[in-house]
Amino acid sequence: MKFLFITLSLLALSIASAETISDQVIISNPVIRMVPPGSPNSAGFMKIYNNSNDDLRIIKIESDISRKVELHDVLQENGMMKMRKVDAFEIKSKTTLELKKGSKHIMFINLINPLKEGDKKKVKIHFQNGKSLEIEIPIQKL
Ligand SMILES: [Cu+2]
Repeated sequence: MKFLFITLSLLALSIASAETISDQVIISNPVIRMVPPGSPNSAGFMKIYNNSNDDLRIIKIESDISRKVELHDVLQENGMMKMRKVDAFEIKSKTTLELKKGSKHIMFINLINPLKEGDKKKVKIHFQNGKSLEIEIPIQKL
């Protein structure tokens, strides 16, 4: 019995270290923008500090609040600011990426249910190095 416990805890430890990146990135002020019922889309913002010695690339974000989740940037095109889907967000070593309004952000497209202010939703961030990080983000009015 004791052997089983040790085996299980070792297994849990190895899964955590293989997949999670929580020791390398520090997320602060995460928020999903509260939108009125009937709004098709919302956006997510946060600060992400890369505490590792390597540059990191976010290549995919998953959430079950919407049918699609995209990485967006806001770029100038013919004098107009437009949202565009991008392949990745890059975070240089020891720097902070700020996802914010009018800049890079997470785009939640085709919300499945109306958002409820104060709810927390799980969002999973995938990095190019194969690691990922799951966080809970509160829904707030901005
Ligand atoms: Cu967008």
